[in-house]
Amino acid sequence: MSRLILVLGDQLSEGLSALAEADKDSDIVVMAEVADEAGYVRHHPKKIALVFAAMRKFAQTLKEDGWDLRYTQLDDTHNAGSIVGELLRRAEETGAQEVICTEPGEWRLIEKLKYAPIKVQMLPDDRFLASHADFEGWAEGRKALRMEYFYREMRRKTGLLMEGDDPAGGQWNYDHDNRKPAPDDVEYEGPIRFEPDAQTAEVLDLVEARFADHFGDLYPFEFATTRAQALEALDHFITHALPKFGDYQDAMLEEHETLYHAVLSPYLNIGLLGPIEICQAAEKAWQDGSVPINAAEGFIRQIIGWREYVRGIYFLEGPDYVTRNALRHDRDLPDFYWGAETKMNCIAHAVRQTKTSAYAHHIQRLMVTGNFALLAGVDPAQVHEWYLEVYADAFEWVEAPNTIGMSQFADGGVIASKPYVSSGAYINRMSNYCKGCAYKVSVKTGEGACPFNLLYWHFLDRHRDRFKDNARMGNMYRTWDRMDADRRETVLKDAGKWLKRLDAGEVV
Ligand code: FAD
Ligand code: DLZ
Ligand code: SF4
Repeated sequence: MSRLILVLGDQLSEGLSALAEADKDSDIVVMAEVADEAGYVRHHPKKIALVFAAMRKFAQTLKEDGWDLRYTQLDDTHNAGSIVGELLRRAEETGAQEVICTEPGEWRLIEKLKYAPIKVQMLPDDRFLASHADFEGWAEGRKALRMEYFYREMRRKTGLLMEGDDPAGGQWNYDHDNRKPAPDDVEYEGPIRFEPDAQTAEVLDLVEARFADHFGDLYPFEFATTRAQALEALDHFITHALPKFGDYQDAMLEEHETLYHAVLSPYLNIGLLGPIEICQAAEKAWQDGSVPINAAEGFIRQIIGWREYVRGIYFLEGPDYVTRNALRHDRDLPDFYWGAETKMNCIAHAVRQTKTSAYAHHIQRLMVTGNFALLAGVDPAQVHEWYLEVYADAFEWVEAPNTIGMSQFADGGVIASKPYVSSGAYINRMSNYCKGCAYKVSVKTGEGACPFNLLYWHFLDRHRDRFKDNARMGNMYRTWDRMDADRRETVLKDAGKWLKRLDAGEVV
């Protein structure tokens, strides 16, 4: 009896556990573009196009490899509209009575498959280094789940950048070398861009016809859509950008969206690349002497550290994680997150880039759009939905912990030991956004004051009870308390007035 082997749009890896378990001679692979997955949030059109184009090409590779594969396109007349619906339709068509799948990266879909009216065998997703049991074992009994200690375990487990039992170069972490402000000149032209072929062009037509009302520009579409192209993108990054990745990891430049970042997350998250091969390429570049240790270590930490750690947290914390709101924030997400006018140049720039590219690098997400939402007290569920919609690399297992936990502190400190908040001074130090802004970053109150300056103190003041005893925030509160009482009152009054204007829909 044949079985159905489900391959989802972010499971495009030849070594996928469901494929490894299958019998090529008798089992049938099912892949489906469905309205449910394209519509559970209003994904950026570039993300839908990336997933569909990569799915179609992956399906072709599997067919060429001899698999019996049933592929459903979004506009096929018999399309059942959901993953479970498609499985049932294919089961009826083929007589299959069992489904084998690799665990999806989202509770929503896991539940749907678990309760599907057909037998489903769900296998672990072993494309990650840490299994759920590994992470639970690491987390058990710890008072705080800090990424740094988990990361060291992953270094030991993989042997990456290890000299025997010790970290290469004598240190686990070289982050103190990685906080340089934006350079004046960037000679790197950014990630490799791919011209759409006929198959991708067909997908682009479909996405244009069906999802034109979603936020984001579909064209130009330049993502890699095959493993071979993704490997080219990896090679390009290692050769041209990784050497400076570490130094300028936190910097932002108006005229250079990606700086020295990899822009590999979309490929990694849909399975075209694997985490270990990426890290090994970075390690090799360091061993060959073409990349300094702070760059190789900083980059590898993002992948075997942060990426694995946030996935561990998502599955450890459970389905209710995305609804957490420890700071009880309830402001609506301002319209300028969807492109409405704002005078804040940093926000306008980050949103514009998000719209055109479906990409922003980590510091733009964390310290510009995320920082503002946290300071202004925006409802974290709305912030979460925004991040899940607008980035090409957004899948809930990785997006939610970054947003709910790291960025919005809505999990009450499971991920972050203190909230990631800053005044305008940080943005000014790390970017050139403030130069072109209608607000003045040096002005703290009154006419033209940078809203980040006002809201920073407003945030600390309104959450004093929660954070006053946090050792990492002592300096912030001492600085605030040293200001004279009149000044503190003016700051809070100005912040309150500014928030009122925001709520009234004025252009702020
Ligand atoms: P680089 O800076 O070049 O880093 C290399 C790789 O490390 C990335 O490709 C990525 O796979 C991994 N990585 C780096 N930081 C993280 C992190 N914090 N968590 C997980 N992986 C990391 N990343 C996503 O992949 N999907 C998301 O939906 C997502 N949402 C985010 C939301 C918020 C609010 C924040 C603050 C961060 C989010 N991140 C997300 C993490 C990070 O911003 C992106 O992984 C990174 O910007 C991807 O671009 P890059 O490939 O150029 O990364
Ligand atoms: C993101 C996405 C989109 C837009 N469309 C599909 C689809 O039509 N079919 C599919 O199998 N997968 C799609 N995906 C990826 C899934 O939403 C993803 O597998 C889950 O969110 C779990 O990570
Ligand atoms: Fe952003 Fe303030 Fe700088 Fe303007 S002055 S770009 S609002 S940080």
